[in-house]
Amino acid sequence: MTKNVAQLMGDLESIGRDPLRGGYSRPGFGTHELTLLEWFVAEAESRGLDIERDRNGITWAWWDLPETATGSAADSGDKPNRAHAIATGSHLDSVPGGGAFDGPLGVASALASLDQLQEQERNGTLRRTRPLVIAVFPEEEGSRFGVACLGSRLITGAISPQRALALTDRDGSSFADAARAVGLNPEHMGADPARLSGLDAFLELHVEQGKFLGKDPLGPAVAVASSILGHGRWRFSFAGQGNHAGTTLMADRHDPMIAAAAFVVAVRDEVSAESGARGTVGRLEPIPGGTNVVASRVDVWLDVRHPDDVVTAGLVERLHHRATALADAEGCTVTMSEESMTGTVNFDGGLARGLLNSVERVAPGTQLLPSGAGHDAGILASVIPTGMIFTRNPTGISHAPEEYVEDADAQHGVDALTLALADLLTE
Ligand code: HGY
Ligand code: MN
Ligand code: MN
Ligand code: MN
Repeated sequence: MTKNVAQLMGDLESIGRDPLRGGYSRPGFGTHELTLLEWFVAEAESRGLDIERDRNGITWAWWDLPETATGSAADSGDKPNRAHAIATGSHLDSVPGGGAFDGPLGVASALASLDQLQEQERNGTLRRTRPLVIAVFPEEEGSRFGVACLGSRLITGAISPQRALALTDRDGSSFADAARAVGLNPEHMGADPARLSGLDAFLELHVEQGKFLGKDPLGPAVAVASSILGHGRWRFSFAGQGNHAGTTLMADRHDPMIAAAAFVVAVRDEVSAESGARGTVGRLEPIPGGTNVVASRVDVWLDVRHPDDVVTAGLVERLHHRATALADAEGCTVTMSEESMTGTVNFDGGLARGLLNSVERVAPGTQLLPSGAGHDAGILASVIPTGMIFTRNPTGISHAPEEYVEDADAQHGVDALTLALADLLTE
C-alpha cells in the first residue's frame, strides 16, 4: 500500500512523546528509536525492499534493480548487483523534547518518494541504471552518548570504535552495552569503506531548522544545502568542595556552581563578540544535585559553531581561559575535554547544482542555503558526493516542540526528492 508523506508522519505521531518536556524524546538505541525503526522496516518490506542492518547499526533498505536492467541480479547470479547505488535517508532519534520532523521527515519522505518512483518504474517512465537504498542512521543527535552522528562517524572512520564504545550515557551505560543490547557485536564495529564504496551519492531530505524558508509563504517550500557550519562540543568540569547548604558560611564556600553560572554568561559574551559564531550551554549537571547541597562538581556542555574552524578553535581557547579564571576566583578548578569537532562542510558543488536543476522543476526559484545544524550527510560528505534538500519550517524553530512542516510543503519536499533521485538513478 502506498502512503503519502503526511500519512507516514501520522504513523509516528504517538511514538516517543515526552509529557514532561513537550515534543518527543527518542534517544539513540532507546525503545522509541527502535519502535520507529521497526515501523520503517515494516514499511520498507511492504514495498519489496531488502533490509540489512550493518555492523555499525545503520539500517539499509535496498530497492534492487529490476531483473531486466543491466548488471542486475539476473546477470550476476544470486546476489543482486548493488554497486553504484544511490542512497537517501536520515535518522529517527531526537534531542530531548524535540520536534516531530528533525530526522523522521527524511525517512518518511524517502518512503513516499519510493512509492512515486516504484509507480514510475511500473508504468515505464523510469528506467533505472542504479539501485536505490534508504539508509537510517542511529544516534544522530548524540543526545544519549554525547557524540552526534555516531553511526555515520563509525562507518566513515571519523570516530574510532574504541572511543565510541567507551562513551557512556547519563545512567552510566556504555555504548558497547547499548550496542550489544540491540544485537550488534562491538568487536565488529568501525570503518566500512567497502560498503561506502558501493554508494555513488547520498541525499538527505531534512526539515529546515532556521528562519530561512519561513518568511515568505509564497516562495519555494524547498531549498538545497550549500554547506554545514563547523561545530563542536566541549565538556567543562568545574570541581569544588561539596558541603551542607545550612552550615557552610558563604565566605567559606568553594562552590563550582558559581563558577559554572559565570561561565555561562561568559560564553554568551565571548561568542556574541565574534561575528557569525554561535555558542550554547544547553546542558549543565550539578553533582550530586541536591537542593540543600553545595555541589562538589558541575559539568557544563558547550556547543560552539562558526564557518571558520580556526575562529572556533580560538574562541574555545579563550573560553577555556575564562573558565580557568572564573574557577580560580571561587577556589575551584576546571578541566576541559573535547567531545567532538566537525569542520565546516561544503557540499559537492556538482551534486548541489544538479539538485538545484532537478528541484527547480517542482519549486521554481529554489535557493542554496547554508545549514547551521549538523547532519549525517555532513559526515558522509568526506567520503561520497552528498547533498541535502530542506523542507520549509514556518515557525523557524527546531530542537523544540514548535518545529513544524505543513503537509503541502512536505509533499513539495517529496516531489523534489523524487525528481532528484530519478535523475541520479538514471544517470
Ligand atoms: O546538533 C545538530 O546540529 C544536529 O541537529 N544534529
Ligand atoms: Mn537535530
Ligand atoms: Mn536531524
Ligand atoms: Mn541533614
